[in-house]
Amino acid sequence: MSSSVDHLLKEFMAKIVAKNPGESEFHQAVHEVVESILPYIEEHPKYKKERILERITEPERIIIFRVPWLNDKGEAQVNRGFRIEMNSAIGPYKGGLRFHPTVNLGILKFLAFEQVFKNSLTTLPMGGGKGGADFDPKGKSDNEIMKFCQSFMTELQRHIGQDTDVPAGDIGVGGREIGFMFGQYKRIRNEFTGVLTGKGIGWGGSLIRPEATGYGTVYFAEEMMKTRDESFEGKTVVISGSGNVAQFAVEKSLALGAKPVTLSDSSGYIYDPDGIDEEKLQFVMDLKNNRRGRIKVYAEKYGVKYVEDARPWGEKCDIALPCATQNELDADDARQLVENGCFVVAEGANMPSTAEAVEIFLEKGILYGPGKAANAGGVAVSGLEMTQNSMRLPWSREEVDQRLKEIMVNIHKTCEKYGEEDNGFINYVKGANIGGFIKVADAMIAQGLV
Ligand code: NDP
Ligand code: 2IT
Repeated sequence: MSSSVDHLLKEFMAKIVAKNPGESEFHQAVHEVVESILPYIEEHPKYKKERILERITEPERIIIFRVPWLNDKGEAQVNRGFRIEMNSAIGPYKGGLRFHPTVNLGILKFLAFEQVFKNSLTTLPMGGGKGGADFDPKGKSDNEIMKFCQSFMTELQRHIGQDTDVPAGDIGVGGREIGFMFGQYKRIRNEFTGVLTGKGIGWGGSLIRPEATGYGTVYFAEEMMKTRDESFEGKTVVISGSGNVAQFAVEKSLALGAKPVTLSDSSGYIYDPDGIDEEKLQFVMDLKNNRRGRIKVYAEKYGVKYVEDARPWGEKCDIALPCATQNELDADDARQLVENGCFVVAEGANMPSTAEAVEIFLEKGILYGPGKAANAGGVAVSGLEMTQNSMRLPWSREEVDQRLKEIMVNIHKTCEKYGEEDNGFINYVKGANIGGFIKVADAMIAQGLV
């Protein structure tokens, strides 16, 4: 990077940090994007003149609200609910809801910011948003989850709508929670519309939406590998997480002939040298989605290694798919992966690699697909769910999967277009950031100073 751009970056980040104190994840996400975009903006002065960077880093609206609910003992509980409406230049706000005790304003702002670029990359007309609550679903009964979801939606409903803001799932929010929230929205507003995505198949949901993020991440990794005449066939895959994204990343890796060997949760990881096959995956799905147990139970059932309080990045692999949470893969992990021969990292999670880890991947020239490109399949199929809701016509599994695949291939092409460096190396970080930026920035300029 030239020294003048470096200076501009430091100056810009100093203002972001001063204006958004304590929001370290938001600073991290903005830094990564602005570092990629500044040289492009220097060559295209209209974005500078219109102060697009200053505007795009400021949410259009933030809603913060109290969520009171009664637990099974009849005791009053209070959580904090959020919705960040980040950018609506190219469509209604769109993005998931996260229920996790660590949720705070900075984390949701980073997620909403990433979502703006990710949604733009899908080529579908969706703006960016994110929301959630500092509610911990672990150990709660179905009744408590329902009470919480109903209270959360009682406030959120006045801010969202099928043409305004369309939430979906994220960590701690899956089909069960979307169902309870959709029911409450419908009851209060007396309308059956596509206000949420990730709905059940019998009531407005899209086939392939549960699979979409994990499948899409593998499709994206496959595209990256094709640039080096490589494929998943026979490769060893290390995966973190064991929730929605991780489960379907395992399923698609298997379908392409690879051997997934790890899964994790916040307590530790399992390593299965024989590979997590279809039957073992069904066990994990039942364990996680129905019994809501810990991944450790897998190790007990199949007699494999379980490592408590650790992440799987030290296990030898060709491909790593981080599918749990932000900053779960640091510089030491990155070094270890590369040393062990890993040459593909595709992020199913949002910002799972620290800035230092990303630097190592780029320095070593491996195939590194950042979350906003690699995991865009989830929100892309959410966009297709919105289309089906508007048409009031559902599409077949094959049709949705085909469209998902095409979208991931196109995102890869966009990354190549804007990320190819002089020596031929494709910097997917740069490609995704610039590729996602242009459409949103041009729409903002066309719509005037709003
Ligand atoms: P789930 O809630 O289904 O699963 C999350 C998994 O990650 C669980 O195994 C969970 O373990 C683990 N995890 C969560 N927080 C932590 C933590 N702080 N430390 C260690 N492990 C943790 O969520 P999803 O699978 O939907 O989401 C996973 C990631 O993918 C997130 O980064 C999300 O933002 C991203 N994503 C999700 C999309 C979607 O469509 N669902 C779309 C695009 C990205 P435990 O059960 O112990 O908490
Ligand atoms: O991070 C994400 O892209 C999601 N959690 C999915 C958002 C969506 O609207 O489907």
